Amino acid sequence: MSEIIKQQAPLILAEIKKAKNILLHCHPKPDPDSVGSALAMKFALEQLNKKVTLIQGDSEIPKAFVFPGVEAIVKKSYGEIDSTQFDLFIILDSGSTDMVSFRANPVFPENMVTIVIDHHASNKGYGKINCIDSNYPATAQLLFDLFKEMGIKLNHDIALNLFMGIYTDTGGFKYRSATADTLEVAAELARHAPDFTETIFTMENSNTKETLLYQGLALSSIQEFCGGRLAISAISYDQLQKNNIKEEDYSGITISNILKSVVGFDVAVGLVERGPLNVGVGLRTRDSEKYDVSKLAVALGGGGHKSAAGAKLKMSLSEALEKVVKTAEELYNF
Ligand SMILES: [Mn+2]
Repeated sequence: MSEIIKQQAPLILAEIKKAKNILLHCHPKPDPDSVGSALAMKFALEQLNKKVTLIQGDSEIPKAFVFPGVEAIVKKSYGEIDSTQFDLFIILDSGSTDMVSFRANPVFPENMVTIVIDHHASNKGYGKINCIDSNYPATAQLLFDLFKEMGIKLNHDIALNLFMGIYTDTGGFKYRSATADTLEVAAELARHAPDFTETIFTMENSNTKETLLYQGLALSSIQEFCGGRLAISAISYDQLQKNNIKEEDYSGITISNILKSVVGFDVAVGLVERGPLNVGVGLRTRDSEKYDVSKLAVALGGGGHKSAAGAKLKMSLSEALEKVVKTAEELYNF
């Protein structure tokens, strides 16, 4: 049990007990740690007889996330609700206020207490109460410990939501962040939710034909630079349109992650021209000590982690490709 949680749990519980109307949200482009943590928290608060509203935030929840309670998520962003109606906002898995909403700088009314619960190392703590511990591989695993401290009883729906958050944020228990503790927590959750494999199956096998087409097009466009150590795939807006590939077909696919699997592709870059002068850049590396891709991302105006980062470039696809190659060459001395 983390010291931070031991300290913060009583303070968090006190605020929850005081609150009459509690708000929860999912972060933009939500992943299962965001959605699963928010749903688990909603069930936990309802166990304490609290009135809770969970909004989807800026993005729609992917259809493949068939988690318990997902149908009750309100399809509104933070800017579309009257935040003055809520006296407590529990903000989960969101490293900065950008993750509350990208659309406008979110304003928190004075009567609304904010509690930030997160595992991102970059989180500076922008809530009244901050429960941030980057030793946890997932917000969902942090919540498992927090719920224990708060006396919340695990049930099937809480357990399955927490399980999906932990499973995904650890890459299916494959990332270095996964530990023996993670597996123990997962085992206890799985005992409450023995149907976890069905939810994983649906999440990982809900592709459209266009999803595969996108991967095919992207993977057949690979170009190598810097003696083969820098690999870049690029897909144009024109190709997306001609093949009827929509954002929801490719939003869950990270091409740079697939490129990274090739021995020798030390720095892997996926470029997608989402629209005119709007190029998404995905960055991955096999060796984050030698090639910290967060530095490349920052140089391109984005951000992220050492081994996984990204940026957005407001230029044409060919200009973006040139810029990435030039910036990487300067940065890494290939
Ligand atoms: Mn997370």
